[in-house]
Amino acid sequence: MKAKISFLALVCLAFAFMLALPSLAGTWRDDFEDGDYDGWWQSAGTPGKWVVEDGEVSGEVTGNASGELVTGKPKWRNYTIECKIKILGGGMRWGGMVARYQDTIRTYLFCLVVGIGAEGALSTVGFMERNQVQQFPVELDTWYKLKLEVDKNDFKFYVGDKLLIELNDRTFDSGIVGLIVLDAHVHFDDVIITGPEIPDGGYWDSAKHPKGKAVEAKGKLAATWGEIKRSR
Ligand SMILES: [Ca+2]
Repeated sequence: MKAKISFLALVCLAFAFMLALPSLAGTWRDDFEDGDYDGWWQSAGTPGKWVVEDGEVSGEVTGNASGELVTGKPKWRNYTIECKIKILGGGMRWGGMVARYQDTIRTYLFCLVVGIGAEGALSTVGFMERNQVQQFPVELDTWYKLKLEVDKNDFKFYVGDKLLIELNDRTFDSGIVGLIVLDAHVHFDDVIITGPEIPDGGYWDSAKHPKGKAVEAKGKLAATWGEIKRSR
């Protein structure tokens, strides 16, 4: 009888743990402090020069074309991408992130644009569709924190803590992620990608981020596990 109860408890525990699985989402991140961008690659056929300088990744593209540094798996569907961005110069001076990226023509893109503000769009044939713009002064040589939440057909683009662009679209339901530069010189840092299909990985020098995201994520998981134990 005792063995039976233990078995039942084990089944209940396993079930509770399965319910808690979404909170086991992984974090892939890169702060470029190792001096390289291993795990990333320049998208095929795109222009641009991508190098790591002083722990930041620098992208430079001149002319009316975009260049992307990408990572991830084509099957990735729902995720949040965060990064820091600083626009240093250029002609049109666009810099930002891409999500559910198929190739340089087919993607969603969310950018800061000097002289305009924040802009989000879909591209299926090489120009911006479903274009959303939120005007605000984007300063040169200034760090901004960007966050893009991709969930089912909803895209939410934040600058700092402010939600500036919302896009609803079902054209591409999965795809890799990346950094994009259009006719600009842009620096990026502290890229953090989280989501149910994202593996833990990348490179992160914890000494330089005393209150890093991973600590928060682990704290959350511990709390969930604690709740399961208390509810037994
Ligand atoms: Ca860095």
